[in-house]
Formats: sequence, structure tokens, C-alpha cells
Amino acid sequence: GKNKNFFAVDLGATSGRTIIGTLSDGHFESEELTRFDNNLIETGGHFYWDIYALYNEIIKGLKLAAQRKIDIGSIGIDTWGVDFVCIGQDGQIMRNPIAYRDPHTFGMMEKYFDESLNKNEVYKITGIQFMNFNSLFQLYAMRKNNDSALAAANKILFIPDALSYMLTGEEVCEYTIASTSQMLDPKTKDLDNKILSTLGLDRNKFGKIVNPGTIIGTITEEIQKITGLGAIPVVAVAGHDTGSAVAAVPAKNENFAYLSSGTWSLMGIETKDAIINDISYERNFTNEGGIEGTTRFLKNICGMWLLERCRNEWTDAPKTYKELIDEAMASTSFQSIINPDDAMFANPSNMQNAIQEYCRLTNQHIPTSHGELCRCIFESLALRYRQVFDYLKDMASFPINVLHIIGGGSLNEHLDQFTSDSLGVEVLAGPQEGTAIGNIMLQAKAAGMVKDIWEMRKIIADSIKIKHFMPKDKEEWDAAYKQFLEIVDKKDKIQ
Ligand code: LFR
Repeated sequence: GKNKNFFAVDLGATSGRTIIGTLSDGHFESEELTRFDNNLIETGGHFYWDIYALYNEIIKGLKLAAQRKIDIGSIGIDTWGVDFVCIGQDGQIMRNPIAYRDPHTFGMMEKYFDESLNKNEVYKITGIQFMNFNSLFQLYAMRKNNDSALAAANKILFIPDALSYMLTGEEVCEYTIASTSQMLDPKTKDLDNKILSTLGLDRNKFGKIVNPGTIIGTITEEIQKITGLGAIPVVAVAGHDTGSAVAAVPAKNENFAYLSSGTWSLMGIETKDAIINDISYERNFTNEGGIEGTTRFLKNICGMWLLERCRNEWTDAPKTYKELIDEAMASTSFQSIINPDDAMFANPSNMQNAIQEYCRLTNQHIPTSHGELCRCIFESLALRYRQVFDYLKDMASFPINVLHIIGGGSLNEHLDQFTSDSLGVEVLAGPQEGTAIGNIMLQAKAAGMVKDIWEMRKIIADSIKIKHFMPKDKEEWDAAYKQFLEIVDKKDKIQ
């Protein structure tokens, strides 16, 4: 039969990669071409992304593919959510984009509710969980600060769309990434004019909505020349990395929950329609747009960010993840428990200090060794996962029989086991590169090689190794969960 190669660009908040995926007769294979860091740039009182560096990394990957004479069928780009680039009247990028961890949005949600639409109204329109960094509040903060890039913007492009624009010259607004902005109405499936007007923005400041699987354009002659490639199409995939990841969950039927584990841990279910009601509002659950009209009903949980930041700070000889995990497993269990989603951990100047401070404030053992810190992070994540999972079980209209863990974090088998223990549910771990695989499958769909999301999931399940974990140590974890709830409560009362 036929086989075809697809070039996926997958950008996360701490690292990125380019991957070649090959599909042939219901079998799938992938190979990482390049991997690179993505770093926050702190300057002039702000945090930025380097959009040009990311663009250059894509070019590097494309050149490598050209050198190796890989016949690329198409290119697709997925990235983290909410951030955007302003494009000027002349088509130029106005300035590197501000990053979502920038504190310019602190307090802006509350200001917005005071001065513009109220919180409940925003939730009723968008169904999106409130996070201070959602595009809505970033744009609001920029307006308040008289941001010059925004003032001069002719178009506002979300990160995957901005990179596709740099490759093709086409300005689009891909549906899944647009949904993360908290400016999109899942019922009309378009940006909401009432919300846009509160920012003084017209609908034409954004590209037209395109759905995953649509061809955006072909790479420009300039890029053909730079890379040595032909006129390759760029496909709108699920531009939101979490959207691509959930498309790649190797589930057999609808009765599953997922945990996309990377810098963030995104835990949720897939639903046909958005779930927007008093309870989802109260618990701050989100309804992000997925492929084929699906909704990702989920909650953001602070994930490997805690450990990634600690690792960056540790100045002694760098340890591998395996070494750190081994040290964690050799440490005493349940000595120090934190709430991963405490505001203290959003972007502290020092993560280890922040974790220790949390333990001090709540009268717990203060973790000092790498092993103790890692153990604290892993156990605390597993406990917080249980809290969110219990909410999901309560709100889902179907029984949740299994939790699929996908993404880089799924490689941590001890955390997979902790998660199964804490939640009391079967855990299936893999694929590790869920996001890139979802990206590639959407390109395969655009090429007419797969029919729908369930065929994608079947091909993925048949092509990769999935690890199984069954719950154990129920009493120990139940007791720890009680302790977790008490500690969170105690800490919340201090502030
Ligand atoms: C994960 C992710 C989350 C989003 C966060 C910020 O990489 O895309 O889904 O809430 O990053 O954009």
C-alpha cells in the first residue's frame, strides 16, 4: 500500500520538537528529527517568547528532512495555548509575544469583571475556566498598559497560527487554539463579538476560523528556497497541543478520562457538547474545542512545571529523570504534601524555596534532598489528580472506566502507579508523544488516509506499546488524601 510522511512541529512551554510520522496500511511510526529548548525571556519587566527562534527551529527541522530526502506530505504545528502575536499593517510581526507566565495579568480578571462583563456572563458565553493568563485577560492588561504592539495590530494570531503564517503568508484562526482564548463561543463556534467589543477589537482583527484538518496554504517561495523543499502544504491540525494530545488517546470507546502530562497536567473527559452549568462554573472546569466537534471538558493542574523549575535551579551535577525518580522512591512516603495549584507555584522566583515555604506554613516536614522534593511533587500531584478525578466522575454523564495518561509525564511509571493508587482506577500509559502523534493523524486525515478520530485511535493503539497499572494500597492513599484536603484547607485559610 501507500505510505506517507508528515512533518509535525510540537511546541511546549519548556521544549519543542520536530517529528516525522509515517503512516502505511493502518500502521504508524514516528521519529524525532530535532528537539530544542523553549525558554522564557525576561527583559524590561516582562516575560516573552522568542517567536523567531521557534521559527528557526522549524526551518532547521525542515532542512534536515530535505537533506535526508524525506518526502514530506504536509506540515502541521501545535503549541501551548492562549498566547498570540500582533501583526502590523505591513504584515510584519510587531514584537516578540508576551508569555502567559508574565505577571502583567495578575489582578486583571477581577478588574475586568468590575469594569466589563461579569464573571458568570463570561463563563456562560465561553465555558472556559478562569485563569489569569487567558488571552482575554492578556489583551485587557495590554490595553490598560497602552501596549504599542496591540495598538498597531492589524491582525492578532495565536502562536500556531502565527508560525503557520510565517511559513505560508496566510492568516487564519484555528478553532481549537482559538477556544483557549476565552473569547470563543462553543455554540456559534466563533469568536464572540460582545467579548471582543469589551477589548475594543473587531472580529476582523483575527483570521477566519478554520477547523483541524484544513489546508492553510503552501510554504512560501522564500521558505522553499531556504529549506530546499517543494511547495508543501501546511495543514491546520489541532493547533492547541492539548487538542492534538487528546485526539491521540488510544481509547477503545467513550468511557475514559485522560491526563495529558507535560509542563501542565490536563485532566478531563471528551464530550459531544460543552458542559456549562453552575457546578462546572463553581469548580472552574473548561470546555475547550476539539477535533470533529468534540469538547475537552477538563481542568488545568500544575504538572511537571514544579519539577522542571526545580531541575533548572539545582546547580549540582544534573541528574537524569531516572536518577531523580529512584531517589524519590527511596524517600519516606507522605512526609510533605503540597497543593500543586497553589498560587505560590505559578511562577515563583525559586521553586524549591516556594515548596519549602508551603511546607513551613503548613507545619510539615521540610523537604531538602532532591529525592524528598521529587517525592513531595509526585505524591502531591497524584493526590490533586484524585480530587479532579472525583469531580469528573461526578459530572460525567457516563461511567469512567479507565484513565489514559499520555505525554512525556506518562514515562514516569512510579507516578503512573501512584495515580492509579490514588484514584482507584486502571491507568493506561502511553503514547509518550501523544501530542505529536495527534498532530500527524490530523495531517493524515487531511490527506484522506484516515476517516475519523476512532480510526486514528485504533491505529495508534495498534502501533504503540501501552503500559497497564492497577490500583493498590487503597487505605494508605485514602488516608493521604484526607491529609491532602486538610493541608490545602489550612493553607487557604492562611492567605
Ligand atoms: C499545555 C497548555 C494548556 C494550556 C497551557 C497554557 O501545554 O496548552 O492546555 O492551558 O498550556 O497555554
